[in-house]
Amino acid sequence: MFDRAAETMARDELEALQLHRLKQTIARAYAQVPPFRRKLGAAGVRPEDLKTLADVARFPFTVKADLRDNFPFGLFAVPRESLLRLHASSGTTGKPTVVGYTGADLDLWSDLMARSLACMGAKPGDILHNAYGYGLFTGGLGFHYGAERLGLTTVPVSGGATERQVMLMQDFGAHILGATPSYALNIAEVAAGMGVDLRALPLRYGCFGAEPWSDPMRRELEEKFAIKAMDIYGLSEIIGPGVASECHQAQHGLHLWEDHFLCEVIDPDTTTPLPLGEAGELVLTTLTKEALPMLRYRTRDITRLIEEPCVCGRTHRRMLRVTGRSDDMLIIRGVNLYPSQVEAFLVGFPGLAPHYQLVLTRDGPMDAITIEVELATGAPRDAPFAAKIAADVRRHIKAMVGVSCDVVLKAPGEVPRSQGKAVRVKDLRQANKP
Ligand code: DLL
Repeated sequence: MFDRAAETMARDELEALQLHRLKQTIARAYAQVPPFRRKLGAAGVRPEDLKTLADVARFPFTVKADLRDNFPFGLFAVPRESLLRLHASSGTTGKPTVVGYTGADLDLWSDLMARSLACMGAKPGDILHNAYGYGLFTGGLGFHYGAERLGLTTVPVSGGATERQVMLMQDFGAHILGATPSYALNIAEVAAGMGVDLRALPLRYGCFGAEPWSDPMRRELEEKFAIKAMDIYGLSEIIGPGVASECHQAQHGLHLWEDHFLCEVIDPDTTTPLPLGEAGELVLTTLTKEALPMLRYRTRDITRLIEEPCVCGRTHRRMLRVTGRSDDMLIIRGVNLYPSQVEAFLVGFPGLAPHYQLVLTRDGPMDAITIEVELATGAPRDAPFAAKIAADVRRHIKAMVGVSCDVVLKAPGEVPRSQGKAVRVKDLRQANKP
C-alpha cells in the first residue's frame, strides 16, 4: 500500500477525520467564494449548521452549470496567482469546464494517483506505458505525476500513433498500461495487425478508466493482453483520475479515497439520499482541496456503494463499476437504456468484434435505435450468416432490455476507432426531424 495508515483507517476514525475536514472546507469556501456564500444563503444554511456528517444533506448541491456560470475562475477559493495548473474538459456545447490546482492540490493528486496505482498492482520500478491523453484532459498528467511519485518509470506516450505505441511497449517491456478501455482495445487490434503477440510482453496490469466499460470488455482486454484489467475512476471537477480505484486482490468495486472525498448516493430524479448499497447518482464533496473545493458535486455517474470488508485490508468504501451517466441514458420508446448495457451484451458475442456504435434516429414521432457492430475478422461474410447474427442480437436485446432495435453489421475496421474516450452514441435525431 502507498499509504497504509490512511488506507486502513478504522471507520470511526475515518468519519471523525471527514467531519473535521468537511467543517474546514465549508468554512473556507464560505469565506473565500462569493457564489458559494450566496448559494448557502439561498438554501438558508450556514457553515455552523454542520454538526454531524449526516447534516451535509441540508447543504445545496453543486452542478456542472455552476462551473460554467462562474467561468473561468469564479469558484476558486484562492487568488488566481497562487494556482500552478489549470485543466479543462471540452464541453460538447459552449465553454469548457475549468479546474485549477495549487501546489498542495497537485501534491495531493500525485499522492492519490500513487495510492491508486499501487492499489491496482503497480510496484516501484515498474514501467508504465501511459497512453492517456496529455494536455487539458486530466488523464495523462494525472497518471504521470502519480506514477513518478510511486517510483514507476513513466513513458509519457499520450494517445495516437498506435503502431509506435505497440513498438514502444515491446522495446521497453512495459509492465503497466494506462489507457481508456476503448483505446486499449484499439492498441490490441493494431498489435494483432502487426503480428505482435501482446500476451508475450511482461505487462501485468491495465489501468482503465475515463469512460464506462463492462465486465465482458474486461475479459476481452484481459485475454488480449494477458493482464489483470483494473478499473480507475475520477473526474476533473473533483481532482481528475485517482478518486477511486479497484484493488488487484479483489478486483471488485473501486475503493473511494474517503479521507479526501465524502461520498453520497442520491436518487437522480428526486435528489433524496439513498441508503448504502442502493444504485443512484454519486455525489462527491472534496475534503482537502484548496483551489476548488466542491460541495456535494452531482457527478451524474450511476453506481452503488458497498461497505463490506475487503480482502486487501483497505477500509474505504467501494463504488461498483459506473454503469453510465444519467445524462447518457437513452430513452427509446419509453425504455431506459445505457450504452454500457448494450456493450455488455455485444462484447464476446460469437462472430462479432467488440467495436460498436449506437445510432439514434427519429422514426415519425418516435426515437429509433440502430446498433452498428462489426463482424469479427475471419467470421463468415455471407448474407445468411449476417442475417442470423443480426436477428440473434435483435432478439437478445429485446429480451434483455425490452427495446426493439435495428442491427447493422459492419465489415472489420468500419466502426471508428477510439484514441481516448470512445464516442458510443451517434445522435442523428435532430437531422431527421420532419
Ligand atoms: O475522465 C478522469 C480520468 C482519467 C479517470 C483517466 C480515469 C482515468 P473527466 O474527463 O472529467 O475526467 O471525465 C469524468 O468520466 O464523470 C465519468 O462519467 C467518466 N469516467 C471516469 N472514470 C470512469 C470509470 C476523467 N472508471 C467522467 N468508469 C466521469 C466509468 C468513468 N466512467
